[in-house]
Amino acid sequence: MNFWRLATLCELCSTASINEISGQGSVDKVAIGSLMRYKYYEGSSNESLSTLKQAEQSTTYRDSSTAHLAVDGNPSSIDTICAHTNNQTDDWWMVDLGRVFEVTTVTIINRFDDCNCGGRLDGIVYEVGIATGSWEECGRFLGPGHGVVNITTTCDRTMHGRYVRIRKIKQDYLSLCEVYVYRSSNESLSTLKQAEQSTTYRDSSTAHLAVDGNPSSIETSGNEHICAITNNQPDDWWMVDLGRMFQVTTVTIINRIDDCNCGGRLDGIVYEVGIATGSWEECGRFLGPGDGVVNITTTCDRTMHGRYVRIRKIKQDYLTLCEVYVYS
Ligand SMILES: [Ca+2]
Ligand SMILES: [Ca+2]
Repeated sequence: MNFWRLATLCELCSTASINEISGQGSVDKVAIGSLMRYKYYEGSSNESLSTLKQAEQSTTYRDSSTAHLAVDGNPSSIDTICAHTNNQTDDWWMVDLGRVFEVTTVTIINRFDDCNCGGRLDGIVYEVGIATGSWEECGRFLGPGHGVVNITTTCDRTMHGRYVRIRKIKQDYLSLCEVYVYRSSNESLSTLKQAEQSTTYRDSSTAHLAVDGNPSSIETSGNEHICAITNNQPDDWWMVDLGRMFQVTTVTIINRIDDCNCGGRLDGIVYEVGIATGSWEECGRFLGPGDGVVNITTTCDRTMHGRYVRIRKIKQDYLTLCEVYVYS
């Protein structure tokens, strides 16, 4: 999506085009703006996930510098309409995307006005969280931001989350004129496909829970168990049938992160790809440490094709998988 094009179109519709259209009467500029927003924001894999979503920040410099100004759809980089925290260390701004997405890229529209303070963003970290208490680093921007309007950072691995936070790691004001969060156009090949596992810890910990589309990493929700779990044995495995052959490149596991403190159970797994269930070839390994890590992403060490993906323990422990995403 081209936001500058959107801005130009909106400019046009608020001036010459509208005057032309409105020769016979009044025109609802808001309605036209909404139509354009619909056209350019919806239905595209490049749709910004953050625009018009709920935002908050740790401090607010003045009453009119609210967090929402960074997702209001207005990309202007003149300070009076940007989100703005106080001048402190560790100040942050955060957006709730509404549900979990595979987050790949964040673009900030930086301040670009008489203040000459575009360098205030030198020293920020981007974080993605399944919940607001489980942040994982996606990437950093260390500058120089002075004179740069578009600051784009791509996560250094495949990450899933509902919340995106931008946090200062040096003391300064955090000024954000607009923040665009994008997801990958890649669709997971494993979601809602047929899954099985070698053993099942209890009746309610079935293999399907790792491809049910629910990425929650809290194993127990009331009386309900929401992650796939095998028994505590060596060589236990979980497997998904992708339905047909694909090139398999990346596997992301949503690891358990709750009061159990047992995220380390995944230390020691091997990922395998098979044309058939009897012809496994290794794609890669994860040897840890997984404790406290929600997104565990492994990329195959070579080009591989297969219909089945298996995750097998190579040390004795429970194999606990809250969600497994397989990508081409
Ligand atoms: Ca804005
Ligand atoms: Ca799940």
